[in-house]
Amino acid sequence: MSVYAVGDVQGCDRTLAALLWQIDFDPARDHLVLVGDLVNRGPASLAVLHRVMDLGSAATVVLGNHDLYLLARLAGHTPGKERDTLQRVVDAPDARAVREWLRRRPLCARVADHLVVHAGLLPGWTLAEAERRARAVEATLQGPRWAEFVLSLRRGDSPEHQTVAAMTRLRMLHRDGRPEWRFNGPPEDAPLELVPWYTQSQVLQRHQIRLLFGHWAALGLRWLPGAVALDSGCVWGRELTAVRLDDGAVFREPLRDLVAA
Ligand SMILES: [Mn+2]
Repeated sequence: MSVYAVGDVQGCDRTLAALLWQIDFDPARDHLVLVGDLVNRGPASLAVLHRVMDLGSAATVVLGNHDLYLLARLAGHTPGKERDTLQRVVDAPDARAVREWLRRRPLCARVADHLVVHAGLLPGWTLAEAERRARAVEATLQGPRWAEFVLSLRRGDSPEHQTVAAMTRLRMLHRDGRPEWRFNGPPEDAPLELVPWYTQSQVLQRHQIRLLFGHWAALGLRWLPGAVALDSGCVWGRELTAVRLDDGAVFREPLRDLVAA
């Protein structure tokens, strides 16, 4: 049995299929960890969702910002956004089943001595605090007020909104610990007053658990002290990466999907 962690798929189903073939993934034997953002930007979000849903308990998936945006679309949000590749999911005959599956995914999850989260953790959060906050958000997403909550994500400022923002969108912090939401380049290019979240997290500093995260294509595949960054920019024309957690072996699949420029 092997556990593989894979970065942001973003609707690139042909690339995901090729990567799973490359690692000879067997759902009866292996486990797949996906760090979120299964959908959007790439051409085949629905196919990715079906592929991962079919894996059942052989896959652990945490929610990313694009997955939550899809949930908002499925809750009735109709934006005027151009280049939105999610319409086929919204129009799918099984859109309801996809929606019910998606809103039951966790915001963070423990797999094989790792904590999986799409984006990051705020500096003051202990491991227990991060998990307590994630469980509160998950209860809301799985409860009767889920639609109202996902439709309020970009404007709300409750502790639950702050948890979602950090766990699905965080990259950089100001030196006083406030999140910075705009900078998305490589950390080496950041203004001096900004620092990557993973240098400030007490969860990483205490070496309690290793983190797996994605969301940051400009960071790429990187081994960090206490964490592995897995978004290797597949949908941006680069590659999709799997890391075998047992021994750290890396498997790369170049983009095989046709992504609109
Ligand atoms: Mn993301």
